[in-house]
Amino acid sequence: MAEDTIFGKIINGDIPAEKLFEDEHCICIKDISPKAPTHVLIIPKRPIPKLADATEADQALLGHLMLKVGDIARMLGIDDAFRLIVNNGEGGGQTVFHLHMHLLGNKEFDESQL
Ligand code: DGP
Repeated sequence: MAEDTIFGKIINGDIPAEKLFEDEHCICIKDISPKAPTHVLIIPKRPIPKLADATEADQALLGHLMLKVGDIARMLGIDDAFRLIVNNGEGGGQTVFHLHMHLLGNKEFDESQL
């Protein structure tokens, strides 16, 4: 599943990352530039550039990723208090064009930050 983004290189093992979880379909790594005391990225191995590019063929994969969020949040002890963010496109703040979810925790969240 080679492709050119930094996450593709991490998935392929070409560059290192602090990996917390991996299965057949996804990896979870620590964000290199954390915005909260706990900030990890959940990244599908299939290189979908952004969420809006996902198709029906990705339905099971997207469901898998959402279920992994709960598992990983439990593993990190933040399953009662986390925020999940997907930036989509440059206008949405996306900088790496390989779909990923930001899982943030151990920080105060309120609706004014949305
Ligand atoms: P986004 O703006 O949604 O595309 O988020 C990209 C995130 O990826 C950003 O929070 C920083 C993180 N990131 C970028 N390069 C690397 C890297 O080489 N390693 C790790 N672990 N995270 C990275």
